[in-house]
Amino acid sequence: MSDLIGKLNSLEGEVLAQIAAAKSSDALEQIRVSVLGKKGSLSEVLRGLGSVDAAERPKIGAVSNQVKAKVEEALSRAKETLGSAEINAKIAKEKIDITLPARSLHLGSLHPVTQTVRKITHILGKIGFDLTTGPEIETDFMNFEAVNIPKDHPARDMQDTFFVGPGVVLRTQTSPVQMRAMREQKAPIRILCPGAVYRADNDATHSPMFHQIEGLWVDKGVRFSDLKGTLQFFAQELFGSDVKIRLRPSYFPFVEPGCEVDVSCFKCGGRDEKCSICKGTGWLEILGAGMVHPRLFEVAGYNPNEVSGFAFGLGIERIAMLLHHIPDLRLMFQGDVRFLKQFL
Ligand code: FA5
Repeated sequence: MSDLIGKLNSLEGEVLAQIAAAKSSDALEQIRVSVLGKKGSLSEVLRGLGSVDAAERPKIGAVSNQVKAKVEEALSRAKETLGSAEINAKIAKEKIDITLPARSLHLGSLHPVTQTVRKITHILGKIGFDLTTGPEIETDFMNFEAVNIPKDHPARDMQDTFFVGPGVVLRTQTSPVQMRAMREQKAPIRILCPGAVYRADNDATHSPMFHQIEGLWVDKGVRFSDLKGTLQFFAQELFGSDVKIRLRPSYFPFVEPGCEVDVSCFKCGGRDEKCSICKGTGWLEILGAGMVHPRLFEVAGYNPNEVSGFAFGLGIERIAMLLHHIPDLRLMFQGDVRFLKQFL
């Protein structure tokens, strides 16, 4: 009996000394397992209990419980002390330097195409143009035939088309919205339709997806001079009050007569032969326009003898490129923040 009790007492002394010397929670855990674990030294000592008199066993059991309780208590005290020392050391090591300046947040901004659409619709809104929209997936009929481009008409070659199904195309222009508007409402009509259009084109000034704005004004007695006055107002509001416009005869199947419209170079006024914008010509083409072809009025159910009107269509990226001196249209669709953040 005294042998086992002696062993228990010396185990207690040894373990308490180990606990006092332990330097980390991990070391304490190792001690706990090596003493109190299933195969630990306390169980090892108690294995000798079988050869002890039955009368002696409760006494040894009581001493063993005392040793266990003392070891547990010493472990938990040491754990508390070491644990908080470890936490303090960690906090000191990982201290956050709150005096460091914060990383600046990047504010998003409207895309140059959106900004340009807003600018244009704001300007034309001042003289009564209302916004409207039309589908980007359009019937061949609305995109071409209804606006006077029959099948096999050579004008179809001017716009390389993406066909998405029999008789269905990605619209190549916003002009079908003219027809949709006239079919939906009676004159007077004064609408603007911005939106994406698609053509199989790809180079520095042409993209497979780009944006146009269509304008349409139909009423009794609308004349070519109204078109010219509207475009003059528009160009001066957009590029500056000094700019002039120039109308050159041109062909678009849905207008007659038709024209292309140039603005005088707002950068050099035609005085710089090396001007990066007008290349020394003094003029910049900005849109196509003309008087609505009588055939469109017939298709829409209007009487061409009663109403007249004008329409115009412009490429938004082209206007954005001119306004911001952007050299390559494709930059607008690459999502590069270094480019985009210049348009805050
Ligand atoms: C038309 O699309 C006519 N619907 C415009 C119109 C409307 C004329 C009403 C008369 C009356 P055009 O194919 O020229 O016209 O295109 C108009 C503008 O779109 C061009 O001046 C150009 O700025 C732009 N554009 C054409 N193709 C591309 C392209 N692939 N990428 C970017 N912009 C383009």
